[in-house]
Amino acid sequence: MRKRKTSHQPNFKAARVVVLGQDGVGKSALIVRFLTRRFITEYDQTLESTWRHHMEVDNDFIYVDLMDTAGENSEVKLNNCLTRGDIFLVLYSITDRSSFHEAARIGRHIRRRKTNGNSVMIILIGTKRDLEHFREVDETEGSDLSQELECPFYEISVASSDGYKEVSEMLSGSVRQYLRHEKIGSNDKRNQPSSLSKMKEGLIKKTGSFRRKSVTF
Ligand SMILES: Nc1nc2c(ncn2[C@@H]2O[C@H](COP(=O)(O)OP(=O)(O)O)[C@@H](O)[C@H]2O)c(=O)[nH]1
Ligand SMILES: [Mg+2]
Repeated sequence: MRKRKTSHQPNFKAARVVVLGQDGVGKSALIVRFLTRRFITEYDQTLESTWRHHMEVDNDFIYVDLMDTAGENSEVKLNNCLTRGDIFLVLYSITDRSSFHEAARIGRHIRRRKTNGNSVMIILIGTKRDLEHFREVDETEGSDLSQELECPFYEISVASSDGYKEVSEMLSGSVRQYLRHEKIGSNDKRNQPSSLSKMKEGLIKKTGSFRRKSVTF
């Protein structure tokens, strides 16, 4: 039997990013900023969805599946997310101390459940840095927590004029770092087109031109 030529096939890889954190910290805002470059102020709070995005990292063509979450972060839900992610963005708002406690709980849960044998990457993100007047969580507290969780830490503002740059650099840097430590085979079933990349009605309404812009992912 003749062998199928594979030499001209692109080197497909995938990274699954799960975005977690208390409601209102800016998970959907961050994802929409990354996908559309736009900052949109209102979303359906209950929206949970996965979005597929393509990017090139170190000459590799990467599928990035971004999973937005919403609602209570019960242990059952977190364990379910753990089976679906490689990179976990754990968000809190610098203006809301309770969201920081929630991020700590989520981060510790991920660390406990995912061991070295099962590689996982956590990124701790303090959001809404533009709202300095309302700050409730010091930068050093975020930094201390990131040391405990042994993960990178960023404070960002999705709303600021540099929001897109901040979010995309943080995400592409994280994906690059993850891929350097992981060999994800092109036969991995995760590389199959996602049935979840379909947009939900609420987000289409809020983003207007989002559907047209979304043709690449
Ligand atoms: N000022 C400011 N507001 C933000 C930022 N990120 C998100 N928000 C706002 O915070 C609110 C909650 O954001 P959302 O993405 O719905 O939070 P989610 O529940 O975590 O998905 C919305 O009104 C956003 O516009 C930010 O970086 N700065
Ligand atoms: Mg949301």
